[in-house]
Amino acid sequence: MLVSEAVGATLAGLGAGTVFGVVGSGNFHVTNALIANGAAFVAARHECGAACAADAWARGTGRVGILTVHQGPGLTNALTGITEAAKSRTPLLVLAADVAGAAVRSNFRIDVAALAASVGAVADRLHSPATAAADAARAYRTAQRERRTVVLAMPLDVQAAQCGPPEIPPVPALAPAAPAPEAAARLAEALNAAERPVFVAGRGARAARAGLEELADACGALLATSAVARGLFHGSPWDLGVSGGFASPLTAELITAADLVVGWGCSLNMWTMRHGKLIGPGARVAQVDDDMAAIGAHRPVDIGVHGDVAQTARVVRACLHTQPGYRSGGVRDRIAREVRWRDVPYDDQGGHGVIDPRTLTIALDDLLPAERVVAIDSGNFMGYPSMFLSVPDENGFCFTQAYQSIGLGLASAIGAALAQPERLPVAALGDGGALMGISELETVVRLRLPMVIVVYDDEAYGAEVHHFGPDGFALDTVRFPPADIAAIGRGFGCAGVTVRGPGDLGPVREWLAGPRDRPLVIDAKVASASGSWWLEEAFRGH
Ligand SMILES: Cc1ncc(C[n+]2csc(CCOP(=O)(O)OP(=O)(O)O)c2C)c(N)n1
Ligand SMILES: [Mg+2]
Repeated sequence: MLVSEAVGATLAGLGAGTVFGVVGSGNFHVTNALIANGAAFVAARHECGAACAADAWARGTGRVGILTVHQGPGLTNALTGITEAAKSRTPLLVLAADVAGAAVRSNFRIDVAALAASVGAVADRLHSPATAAADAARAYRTAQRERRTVVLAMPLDVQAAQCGPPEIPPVPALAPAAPAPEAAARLAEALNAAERPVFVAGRGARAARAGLEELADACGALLATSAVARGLFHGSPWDLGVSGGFASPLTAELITAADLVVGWGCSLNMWTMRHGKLIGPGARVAQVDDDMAAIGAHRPVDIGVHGDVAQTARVVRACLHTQPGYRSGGVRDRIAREVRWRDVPYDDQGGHGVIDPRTLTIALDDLLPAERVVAIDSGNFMGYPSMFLSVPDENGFCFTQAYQSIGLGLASAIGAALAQPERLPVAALGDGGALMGISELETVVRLRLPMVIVVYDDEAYGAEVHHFGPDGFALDTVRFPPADIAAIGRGFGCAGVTVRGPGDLGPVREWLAGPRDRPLVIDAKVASASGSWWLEEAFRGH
């Protein structure tokens, strides 16, 4: 058989389920071989969109995402999405066609391995016809077992060669790593001694809700998450929501008053800890992670535990006394009344043809079904949907901000929608990010995804306006004339509505009533007199 067929068959056999990409001559045969062996293929319109969709699909399913691209420009187009995935430790396998080793004068020649390494991905290669299937299997398993983004270069001459049928020996399933007993005992001791413990669960805790809640119940801990794990403790009366820039005033108050903060699969970085401000004076900090390098990487920690989050929670639970800790009737009542952003009073800045983004988002929170999956682009606007739209669980939120790129949100929403087909997909975008990633609107229409695309349209790169405006700089480079984004949406085949005030939301209600046979674009002309309050924090991180 051809190597391209052997590679496709091998990857499908290992579990490649849904493949995202843009097909050119160099990845045509491999992609078809994947399809012939049972994989579903989703064509995007831009490789960056394909990469983001594959990334979001992997985050939402917990499986290895597969991206397939043409040699040269196919890969460079995908690079921003690949970087986001690599920095997020998304298990993603990029099938990157490459020129033959001898094609030194090819227009398509680039240094694939150097490119992959430069953005934090793992470089691998089909080395020869005889080893190609094993090379592909190794790349897939690296992505899966090490949660890495792997770029597999597939030289055209190797792909076109003949090889024998692939024989890939299975590898045994591995149990997640348990912590060393002494390390677990130190954490248990600290939890037993703590009067006000708070857990902050990150990306590495997204599959560990049950174990963490049981442990928190025993020691009386309050529960928070990083932004990427938002929704993990949804429904718990002790859920503080997101720690960090998006924390509500009560959330920030209760975390700052903790005497022990435990990061679970969470880097406790400057965003999650507001540059350390959320750690009160005298509070101890513990960190649990299965990646040794993550422990203490962002801030000093008193106790480090190297181990899987769920395993560690289980081992530590066995050494805990039961005590009320931070949990009292008073704290519970305050959480119920005050922890949600939508319950925090604000002055509505709408009127004169624009809607306050908070008012818009609260209205959408009421209108949209609770079973939703929300994907967020980057920009000044991004806190509104992140803070005011509730999500049913950690798979209901797709936050692709590891590279802080704008323009990824719409494509992320496609992957998130395909990962959770029973939920209403919501893409929350700024006008800048929406227009940057607009090519994937055709994909949303073509796939008939019942998606709500809400554009917080301030006719500007608002983040830059609010960053530089207060200092009196000219802002002509970051402001734009009005764009009719609802009409652009209709041009792609979506329903489109322009919202300038709460009274304009009737068509949203009508669309939700059904049949939802085409996506809905909401062009919300938002008030933008002042920047968002989390933005100041963000610019400290530049
Ligand atoms: C690919 C990329 N280009 C440029 C930037 C710098 N940048 C950060 S936010 C932003 C403005 C985004 O505008 P918009 O999507 O309308 O959101 P807004 O800030 O207006 O709410 C820009 C240009 C970036 N983060 N990523
Ligand atoms: Mg904008």
